[in-house]
Amino acid sequence: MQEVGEHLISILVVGQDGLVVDILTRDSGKIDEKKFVGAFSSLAELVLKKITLDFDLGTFGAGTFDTDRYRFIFCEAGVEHVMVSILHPKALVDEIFPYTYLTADKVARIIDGELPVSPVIPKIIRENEMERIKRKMEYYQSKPHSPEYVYKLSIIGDRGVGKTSMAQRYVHGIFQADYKATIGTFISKKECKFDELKTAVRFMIWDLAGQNQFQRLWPDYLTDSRAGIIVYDISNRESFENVKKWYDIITKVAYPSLILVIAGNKIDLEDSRVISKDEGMELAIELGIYYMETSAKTNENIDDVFEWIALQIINKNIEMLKDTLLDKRVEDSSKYIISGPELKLLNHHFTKQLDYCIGTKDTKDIIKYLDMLKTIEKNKF
Ligand SMILES: Nc1nc2c(ncn2[C@@H]2O[C@H](COP(=O)(O)OP(=O)(O)OP(=O)(O)O)[C@@H](O)[C@H]2O)c(=O)[nH]1
Ligand SMILES: [Mg+2]
Repeated sequence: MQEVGEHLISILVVGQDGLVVDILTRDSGKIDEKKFVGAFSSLAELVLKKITLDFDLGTFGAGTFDTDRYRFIFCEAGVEHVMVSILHPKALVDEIFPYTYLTADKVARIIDGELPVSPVIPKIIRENEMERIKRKMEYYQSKPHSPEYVYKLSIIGDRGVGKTSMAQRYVHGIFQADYKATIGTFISKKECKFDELKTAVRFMIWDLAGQNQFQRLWPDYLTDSRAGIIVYDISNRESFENVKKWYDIITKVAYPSLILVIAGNKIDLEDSRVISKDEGMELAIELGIYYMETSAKTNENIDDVFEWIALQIINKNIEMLKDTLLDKRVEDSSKYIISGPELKLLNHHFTKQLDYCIGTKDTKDIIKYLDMLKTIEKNKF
């Protein structure tokens, strides 16, 4: 309640039979709890019926429900309870959702008798913080020559396909076997270096929560992505069938020259494979994007996915530079003349290290550079 603020009026823990187990209100002096529970129960009777049904089917996760006077968030709290957050009608559900989700998980563990359960709710990136991050990114992206210039790379795909595992493997070189669903998004940074090219691409990696209850957040989190990895699990057909959905979501809000790759993950689970390599490839061809198979567990092709994206970014930048420079060719000379404003415009597209190229303004260097780039790509991919 402290974190969420006054838009959170009350929290109830309800059993699957619809009985209220516990209630906490912001200002119990002002609200008659018994009356409140009564009003709530009749209001939410229908919803509770659905929850009970979903419980029996084992499919209930979380949901929201609006009335004229209140907004409700229902969140599964273990196998027998639901945590209901009652909000002011103007409350922003997206902002509050991660808190209720985390709290419900703690409630479930308390009910299970799992002790001790820390009452502390970790800091969650909220809308205003998101704005701050966005502004910071815009600042960095407007200064490609600053050492902190970064490319936003988003990892998307259904829940449990291994997005967090891929990011963790790439950034920290670790793998965790137990599944902890990502809440909202998790951001990390890593530089992808190419010594031969004397360059590096800095990534800001946005690892998105794939669970459906976060879907309202996806477009915001994916805005202005420069690159994306759409992950599916080769042992889970549904996750593969949703690749197109993820493609549509990201292409709507991403940067126009978005670089995308599909990753069929968990290839260590060969015995449970349901999506063949050919099927994966076919879809990638249909969508016109690159395809790779990976395993975050055994570290197969994980670095390669990120390196491939980095190479495409460099490639695009150099090609663009080449095209612009070719228009500026001065007869019988290998030198190009670029005006100040043009250089500024060009720089907008370049990583810091490509100064090496821009600085020389020499075709030979650029062509040599492109050749090096193509050789690396050919040898590796
Ligand atoms: N065998 C195997 N298991 C994997 C692999 N990658 C991830 N996992 C496991 O799959 C489960 C889900 O992985 P996560 O990385 O948390 O999945 P996610 O896509 O981030 O899921 P959300 O955050 O809910 O969207 C975990 O138990 C991982 O250990 C893999 O390559 N092979
Ligand atoms: Mg995750």
